[in-house]
Amino acid sequence: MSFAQSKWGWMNGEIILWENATTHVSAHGLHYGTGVFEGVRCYETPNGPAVFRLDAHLDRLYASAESCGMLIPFNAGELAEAICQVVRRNDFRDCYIRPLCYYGSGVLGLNPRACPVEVAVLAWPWETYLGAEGLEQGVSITISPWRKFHSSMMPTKAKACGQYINSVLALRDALDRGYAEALLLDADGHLAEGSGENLFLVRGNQVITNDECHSILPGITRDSVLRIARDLGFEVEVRTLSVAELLAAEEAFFTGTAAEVTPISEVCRRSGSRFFLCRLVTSGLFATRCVDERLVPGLQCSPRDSNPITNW
Ligand code: PPE
Repeated sequence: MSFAQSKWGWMNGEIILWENATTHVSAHGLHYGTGVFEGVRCYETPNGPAVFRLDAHLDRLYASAESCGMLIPFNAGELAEAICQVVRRNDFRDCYIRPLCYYGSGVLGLNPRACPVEVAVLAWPWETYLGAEGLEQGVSITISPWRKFHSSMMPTKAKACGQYINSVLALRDALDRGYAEALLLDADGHLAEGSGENLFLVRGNQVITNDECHSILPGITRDSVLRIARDLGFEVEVRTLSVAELLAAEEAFFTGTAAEVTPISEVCRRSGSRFFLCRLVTSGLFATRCVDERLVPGLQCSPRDSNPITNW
């Protein structure tokens, strides 16, 4: 991953040069993690670059801000336009987009209310998060000694900056022990999620995942995969998941904007997963990119092709 191709960003209403997207070190968000963000992908489609499920990502951004008591000083239409502008100005086709809202410089001390809410949008090309090889061969994961925080401690449904220390700790521990990713358990010892992904298990015709009762961030990729699995005729179950079920699963995979759909090949060095559904769901997601999209104005290729897969 590199920012080398990112020439432009957007900050507080204006397109600016990447190097000018800066903040003062007294910013509240830097000291206390008081910010919210999104991770969004733009994909090249036959119709031109399209932002995948932009409305859903913006809805979650506003919901995250609300659960932290933060008022974003731009509306969703303005942020959607800002996102498209950043993609267009950088002339990106496939990229990852990072909208970020945080309390800037004003006062320090825990109460952020006197600090301005700063809003920025960055974008860069980002290969799949767990690596192209991980996408093909699957990744080796461990169960983290760090538990996912409970919703009585933090708003688990919010994608809030400071909350990610939990994920950073879990991921660093996993990498230090030679694994590609960590799976966190919830406070009760049930499966929660990866450091930056939701989890799915497959058993026979059943596709199983958990929900926000287990401290997960409800992912937008997760939501698409649930719909695709149903459309493919799988029986979908959303419920509590145990470590034993993970070890007994025929297939397990992670979903996320950055990680996309990444198969899990080993859990704590126990291997044996198959990748059948993972591949099906991935092709389903490729198909949805042409449908469930927001085309970036000014970058369209040709008129919209009729796509046979329209119900995802
Ligand atoms: N859980 C967590 C904790 C999480 O961070 C993500 C996304 C998900 C689930 C999946 O959500 P969704 O992207 O809507 O399907 N993680 C973002 C940040 C990754 C990063 O390393 O930064 C992402 O994938 O963009």
